[in-house]
Amino acid sequence: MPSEPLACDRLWTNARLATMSPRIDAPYGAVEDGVVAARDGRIVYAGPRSEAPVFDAAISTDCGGRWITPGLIDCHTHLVYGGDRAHEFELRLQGASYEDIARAGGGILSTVKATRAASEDELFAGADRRLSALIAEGVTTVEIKSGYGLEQQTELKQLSVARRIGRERPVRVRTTFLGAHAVPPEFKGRSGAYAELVAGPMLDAVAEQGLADAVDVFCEGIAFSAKETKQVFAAAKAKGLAIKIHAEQLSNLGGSALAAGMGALSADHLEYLDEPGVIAMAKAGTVAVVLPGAFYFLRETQKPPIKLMRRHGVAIALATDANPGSSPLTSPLLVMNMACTLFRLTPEEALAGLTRHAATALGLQNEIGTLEAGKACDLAIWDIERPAELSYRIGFNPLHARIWNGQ
Ligand code: DI6
Ligand code: FE
Repeated sequence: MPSEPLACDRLWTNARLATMSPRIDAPYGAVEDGVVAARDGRIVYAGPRSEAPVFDAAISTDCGGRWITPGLIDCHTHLVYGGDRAHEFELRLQGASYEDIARAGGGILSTVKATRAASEDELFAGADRRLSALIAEGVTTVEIKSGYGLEQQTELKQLSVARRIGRERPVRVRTTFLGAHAVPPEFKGRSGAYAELVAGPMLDAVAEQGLADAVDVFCEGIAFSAKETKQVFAAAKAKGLAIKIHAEQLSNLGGSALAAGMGALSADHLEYLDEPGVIAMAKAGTVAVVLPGAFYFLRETQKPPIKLMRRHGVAIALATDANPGSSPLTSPLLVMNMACTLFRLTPEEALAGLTRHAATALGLQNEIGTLEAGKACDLAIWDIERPAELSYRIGFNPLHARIWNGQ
């Protein structure tokens, strides 16, 4: 006796799937003649048509052979900020370095000034424009950091704007408190005293208001020492918050190994990471988030140790690092291209970096990042012949449709 058709809300047929599932033993976890079914915003089936149950769908879409990938995940952004830094771009073209500008009170601190002065609505409007660019290229989840307030009120303001984006726009938002992004002018030369404030009253207020999912620190010569980083992380963990780190971007302070040892979800940037750091990350399951936009824009020449990461089995994620100073970039597709051309990732690694591994970098590996039953139905449908095209083209957007939470 044939079984009853299964009711679902939406069905996508005649599609090729890049499931990115490690359980499917083909490049991209690919399924040639695939079907995706969703109910209540969740995937109930993603796989070959030949093995699919019979579905009774409210809405059925013939994909015409297009490719479906998981919705893209931008796991490291600073999307909410005031002003811009186009003038510093001009200064750098006249010879000033990123660090010169930072030490002269520009850089991050100039964005801090503009962010403190901006209203919540102004911050929302600016971030919303940048978000729209991400969404247009298939992003369904975005992480947003604070870090341009460097005092309690503005840090809370940035995080509430980030939360508001998650309420008002069709995108999943994870927020990260980056109070330890730079030493504010009020604490010039007293980074330790400021780190104490971040680890104490500022973190208390952020946690109390439930405004952050994770806590991040910029561990660097121009920012915070390993000791200060450890102090902030210890306080974050005591509050049950996940930790992430900006590390080994301009020099090697051992931040990644420190963060991995404390159970960090990810360590990000990593151009100056050494083998002991890679091994510590592998041991802890800490994801390496590489940010080719910042590498490119700062004209860095030292590359992150991709071969060592592969050799030791560290998962590699990619992100835009969208920010006004080091990566004014809001194109995940360009990030994939840059990761391949600059860091020699394969197109398959690049797509995994913006899907499966980006999910793990946010602690959301059971929720998103692959096309698998039980996960949220976040899809990107592309007008392409093969998934490598997503990394191959420059400045061309083949997105056909984007589905968030089954909608
Ligand atoms: N590293 C970066 O690349 C960004 N933050 C960080 O810690 C740069 C932020 C900026 O320059 O505004
Ligand atoms: Fe960053």
